[in-house]
Amino acid sequence: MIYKDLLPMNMDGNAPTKEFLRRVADVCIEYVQHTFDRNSKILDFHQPEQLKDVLDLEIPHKPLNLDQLLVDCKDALKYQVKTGHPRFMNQLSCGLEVVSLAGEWLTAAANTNMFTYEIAPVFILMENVTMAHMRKIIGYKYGDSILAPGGSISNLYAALAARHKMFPQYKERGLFALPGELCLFTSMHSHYSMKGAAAAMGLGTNNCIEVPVDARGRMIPAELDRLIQESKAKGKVPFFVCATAGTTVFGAFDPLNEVADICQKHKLWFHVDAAWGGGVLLSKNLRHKMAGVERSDSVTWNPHKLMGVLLQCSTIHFKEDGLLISCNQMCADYLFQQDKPYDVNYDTGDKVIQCGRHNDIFKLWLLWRSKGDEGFEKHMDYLWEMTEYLVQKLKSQSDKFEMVLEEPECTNVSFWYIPHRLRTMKQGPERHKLLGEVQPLLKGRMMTAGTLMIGYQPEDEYPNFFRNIISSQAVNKDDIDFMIEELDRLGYDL
Ligand code: ABU
Repeated sequence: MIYKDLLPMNMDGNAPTKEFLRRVADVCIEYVQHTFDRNSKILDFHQPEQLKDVLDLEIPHKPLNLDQLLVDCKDALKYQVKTGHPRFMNQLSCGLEVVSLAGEWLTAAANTNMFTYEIAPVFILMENVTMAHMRKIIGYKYGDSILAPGGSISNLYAALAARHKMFPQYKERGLFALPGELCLFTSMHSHYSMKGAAAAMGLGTNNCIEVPVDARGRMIPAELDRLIQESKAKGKVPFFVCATAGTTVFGAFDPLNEVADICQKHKLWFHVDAAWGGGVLLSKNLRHKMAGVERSDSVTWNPHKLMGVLLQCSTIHFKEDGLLISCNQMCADYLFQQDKPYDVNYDTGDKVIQCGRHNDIFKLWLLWRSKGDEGFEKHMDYLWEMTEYLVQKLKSQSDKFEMVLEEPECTNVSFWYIPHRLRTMKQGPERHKLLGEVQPLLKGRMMTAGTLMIGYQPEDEYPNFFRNIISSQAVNKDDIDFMIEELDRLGYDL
């Protein structure tokens, strides 16, 4: 059997089509079961050259038969890292929410484009309702939102809208509409996408001004105020401030109310990058971390992180309605005809700089329906409970682990593993330097063993340390106990 035996090439192909899709679904279901099986490895690591040798990746001239395609499907998953495995703590997006997966399957079957109501009526309405729900949670009374391909692009949309609001002529006249060099402000620990936005928008990375942070990684408001005044004195034109709610490495929450005061004082756009931390808004116990978010002009919030929605699912929300369309609209006649037989305000495609837009709403909507607001509140509180358990465990074994931050604000837990030979060495920069050399070696051992995955990086004056992320509902206390023992088993002699 080959592709021609399936629908639509073979209009009598209902049975083989069903059989083929069932068998692919079985491959996927088996993978899901292995993902949650703690006896199965997270990965079977191969160097790229080795992997090329064991896989047949070439595109053939002649059709391959369907049995071979099923082998290809199995092989693709055989060497894939199981990012939903309870001991995968490597990225901000960990886990595999089964309901969201079902949503993604349905999305693929529907295979539509989110630019017009004309071809995605149900999904457009779902997006409308879900985005309004998220804006309400943020604290915006009205406004507008869109799902974007990732947090970086969401942040870019915020900066574009801010510039459009301050200089509406920019869209037509470009740089000639500006009275001087625009600059934006973001903390030293914020996501690199703000620098990327400054580059992409023609501001230049020098005009992405990095504000110093305190010992916990939070923006220092007095420094923000000072830097704004300094850039004005140099003749620059500040227009945008990004506060981060959940920094990538430390998980720090910038003090939003204080940043809002400064933005108000200087009449600047106030954006909150809550791509990582936005989930705290769903919990009564945690939302105080983002007190003041309702004063912002825009918020990035990625449900594919703390909320566990399947990748990718990123949202950007605006307090003011109408800005997105006014900023980005190009009025392509072939797509966004104004005389369609329905309310064309439901055509979302002209609000964005991309044309085609993937359907990222259904897997979010379906998961939210399954849990309700109440379920998501429990979800968030559980992640914090597991994080607290991990922190206490690490602190209780201070001969083997040294915390980088004593009290993490989010589910990022930063620490050094201390191998046996360094346990008696006195504290100080030399010891940290050696610890910084050990962590990548330990990461290599983890990947070879395939039993655990935790990311590492340097930050500020701190050499390489581990950043453990708990953003999956699958993680339990036994996994945390396992992780601590496994780090010591793999790293003791380093
Ligand atoms: N902004 C993407 C974050 C990647 C990560 O640290 O997992």
